[in-house]
Amino acid sequence: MLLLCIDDFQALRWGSNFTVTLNGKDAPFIAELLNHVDQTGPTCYIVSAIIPSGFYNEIASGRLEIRIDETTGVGDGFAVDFVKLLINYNESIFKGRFSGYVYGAKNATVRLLGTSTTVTTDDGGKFTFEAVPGLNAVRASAQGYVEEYDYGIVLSAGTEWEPFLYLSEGIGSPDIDFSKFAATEAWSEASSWAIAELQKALDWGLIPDALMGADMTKPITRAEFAAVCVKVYENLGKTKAQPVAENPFTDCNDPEVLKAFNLGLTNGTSPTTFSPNQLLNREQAATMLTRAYKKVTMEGWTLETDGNFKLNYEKPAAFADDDKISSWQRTACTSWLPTTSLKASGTTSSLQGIPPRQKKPSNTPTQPVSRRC
Ligand SMILES: [Ca+2]
Repeated sequence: MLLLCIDDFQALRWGSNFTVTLNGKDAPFIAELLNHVDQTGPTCYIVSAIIPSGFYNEIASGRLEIRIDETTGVGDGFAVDFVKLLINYNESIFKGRFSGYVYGAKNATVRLLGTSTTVTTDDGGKFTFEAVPGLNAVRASAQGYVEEYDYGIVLSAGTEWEPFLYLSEGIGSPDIDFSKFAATEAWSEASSWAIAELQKALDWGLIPDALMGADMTKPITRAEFAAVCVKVYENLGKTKAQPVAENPFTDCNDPEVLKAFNLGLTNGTSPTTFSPNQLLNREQAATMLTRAYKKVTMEGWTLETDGNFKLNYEKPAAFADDDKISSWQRTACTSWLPTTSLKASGTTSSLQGIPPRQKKPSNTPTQPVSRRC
């Protein structure tokens, strides 16, 4: 994440238009912040942008050149007091919270600028974000309406800014396509046997942002796999998942985890913890995927009523290590693997990388292995 302490960026007043590059690569996810705030001295404010994973190699090079240009020539002077690059930051830096309203269009999409995180407004037009304290901006859009922006100051507690956006009918402009910044050099860190299938998974939209450009030979975490399951759910169901409104976890603020939790694809490790960085074993992976499949295909399924929803499948021969599969997830391990509909809709139906019919249930899957689910 990049924090920029900015002063006197006045795009809204002067009609200036800024572009930002990181090591020469276009970074519109930072420029959009500078172009949608109006900020003047003597107080400077911090804006925050999550750098997509397609830029990680740039950062790993040890050199990061941030270039800000004004393209219209209006002469909007500005200063950047300091820039802070946060690496492996704790998600608890998103400690500000604010709510706002969108009127004019129902169920509008609202995105927190500097991030790819979107929410949908509720029936009353309300939306809520957790944000890094400082100057923040939001973008509201809906099909058939012109997008709108608003900005304000978010505090660690007691934020008074309440964005209010009104959408008018018309033809809007497309939002930033974040997948463009994530796909870059996505598989530079993956085993050669996995690359073809990873590319297929990418084409099918199954790779979450968190894993774009990640080292795919490493074991996968609970948070990363929750994001994979959200992608599977969204693609199978041709729908968008929404994060849970009230985050019950004190150790995780990842929007993909909050979507998976909202859908019932995953539980916390306690009522208040998710343990996002804990590694996942294969049986947990199979269980989560089964829930994603059930959620899409079985009306009324919830995590609580899971026992009432049986998958119809032809039971395959038992795994050689069947006795090592925990009873709580035996159905998941043995049932979803041969499900042909999963295969038909784009996910390979086996946890590969091990001899057939021997699934090593408790081994931690590496990222490519689980990706192939
Ligand atoms: Ca200025």
